Amino acid sequence: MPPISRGFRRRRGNEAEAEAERVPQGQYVTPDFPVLSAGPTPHQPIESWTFEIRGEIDEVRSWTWAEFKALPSERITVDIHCVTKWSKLDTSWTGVSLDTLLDGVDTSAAYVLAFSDGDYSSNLPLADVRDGKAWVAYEYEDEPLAPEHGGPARLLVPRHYFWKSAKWVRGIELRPDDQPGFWETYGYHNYGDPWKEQRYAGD
Ligand SMILES: Nc1nc2c(c(=O)[nH]1)N[C@H]1C(S)=C(S)[C@@H](COP(=O)(O)O)O[C@H]1N2
Ligand SMILES: [Mo]
Repeated sequence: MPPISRGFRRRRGNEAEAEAERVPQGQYVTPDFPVLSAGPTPHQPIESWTFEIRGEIDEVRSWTWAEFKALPSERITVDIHCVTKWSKLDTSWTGVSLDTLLDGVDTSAAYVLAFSDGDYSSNLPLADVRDGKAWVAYEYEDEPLAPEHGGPARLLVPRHYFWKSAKWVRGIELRPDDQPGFWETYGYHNYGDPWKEQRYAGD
């Protein structure tokens, strides 16, 4: 066998191994982008869309769509993991980091509850959405985020199972206590770390 072919094979093998290391236990990789929604896709007119930070904060912070789009944005490429066992590698998003939205916010809150149009919510410790861990994304692969995937904007917290990434997000509430969100009250794990397979309460 010519050396070039062996080298090529070895490289391919390493790539497969590297990819396997990126996929948590119990997950499979899919090229698809399934849609998982507990209810119908809400259609909030963009003219009255706002993103709000409320709760344990001196003054509510609120952005209109135009104000939100004018904020400094980031393009990030991350792997996402759904509790129904599909993972999707190298997904690219554009959005505003929670660090930017929370910049200068002095709060006694230890938790956040993200809230969405259509009555969805998800909860996380505040520390898990700070320091480059969470974004409010409005583009997927450089295109406006499709309504079924959460457009105009969704939360993106790729270190947790994807149910934490609330679609159609409209804001976050800063809370002193940990208030379970939509799926968390239906028996899913409160924290949802895919690397620890925290799928259901008690895992
Ligand atoms: N508002 C809202 N956000 C949601 C959901 C939902 O039903 N409603 N489903 C969650 C779940 S379980 C997953 S896996 C992802 C799916 O996102 P996708 O439909 O873009 O793949 O959104 C999460 N965010
Ligand atoms: Mo999910």
